[in-house]
Amino acid sequence: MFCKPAKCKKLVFPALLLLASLPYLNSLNPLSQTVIAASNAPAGAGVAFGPTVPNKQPAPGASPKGMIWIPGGEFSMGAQDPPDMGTVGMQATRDSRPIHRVYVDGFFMDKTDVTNAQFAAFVKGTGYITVAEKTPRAEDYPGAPPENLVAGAVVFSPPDHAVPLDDHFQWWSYVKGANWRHPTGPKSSIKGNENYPVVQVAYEDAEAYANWAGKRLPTEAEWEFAARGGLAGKPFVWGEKFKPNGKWMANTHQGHFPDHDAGSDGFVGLAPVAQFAPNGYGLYDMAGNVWQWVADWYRPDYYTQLVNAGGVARNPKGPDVPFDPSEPSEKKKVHRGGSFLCTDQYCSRYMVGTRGKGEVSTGTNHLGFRCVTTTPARTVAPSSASTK
Ligand SMILES: [Ca+2]
Ligand SMILES: [Cu+2]
Repeated sequence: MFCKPAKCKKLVFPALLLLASLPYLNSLNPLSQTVIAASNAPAGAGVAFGPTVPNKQPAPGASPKGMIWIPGGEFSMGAQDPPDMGTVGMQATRDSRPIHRVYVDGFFMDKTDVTNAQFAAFVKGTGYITVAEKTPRAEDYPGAPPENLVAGAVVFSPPDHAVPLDDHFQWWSYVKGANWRHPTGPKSSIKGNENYPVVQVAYEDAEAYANWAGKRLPTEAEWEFAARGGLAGKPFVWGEKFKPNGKWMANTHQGHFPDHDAGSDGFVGLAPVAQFAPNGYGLYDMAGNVWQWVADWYRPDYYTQLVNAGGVARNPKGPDVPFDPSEPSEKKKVHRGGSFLCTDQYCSRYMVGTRGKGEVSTGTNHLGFRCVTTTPARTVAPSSASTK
């Protein structure tokens, strides 16, 4: 039943087509590793992190509700492999090198991921229908059996036993009827979970929400500047150690992956937003819980391009076109932050400089987003303020 997704997409859409776009897949494809390594020759060549130099200008006005001012400035972007990492997880981060200098202007950022309550307000106000709620059109997927053309989304469906980690179909399934209101399938609900991050959103869904809110999605560079919280070259958004003083700092995966989520950090699966300490800029969950869409197209060699261009990359917005050597026909955007499924047994991309990626129409139940803006909160007009 399972086959290499790149070869069998047409036959088995939508399940495997969508699965083929999951962020974890390509790190396990030996061919893509070779290509990425070749295109990123200086990877791991010991390029050092430089200091973070935040801008000194104050915020242009009051922070919009739920947002916080990120000063911007110059910093070193990317991630090195920690020396003690095994062969599975951190090999996926060649695309996060070379470490390079970047400057970003200041901006306001949502303190938390967009929640179900916030997304519900958007849907209520606009009648918006997400990608996962629409039936895929046959003309977009020639050759797909009609019975596979059903609205749904990709859901983490763990096996009840240990499985080899080279086949992610063992734990991801395309589930009919899964969408943001029913994150793990038709029987699931977000009732009572208003304060959880919204999931099962495609890139265009996140973008539509941002437009409605008068905001936008962050660039990858803005996201990483913000996530580092003023620190420089630390492996985690909170600093040097994964569990400083034995304290859990993010919702990640403990227990044997993928079959047993022990929840030692307090949460089996998804957690409400802001359950762990914020980073140095007051941002919650910039590591773990859910991946976050950012605005940049994905290319594994983008950082190499920036380095080759020379100097400090100013407000980089990603490559002009997406390209993932392992799935050249897929259009992928960058994902950042890692999720409740990240573990050093498999994928330790809760580490701050590391990168994920995903096909733009593919939502999953561990992928959400947050927004940024440069527009301050509206100040109260003098006429209305003068009545009292
Ligand atoms: Ca957890
Ligand atoms: Cu991960």
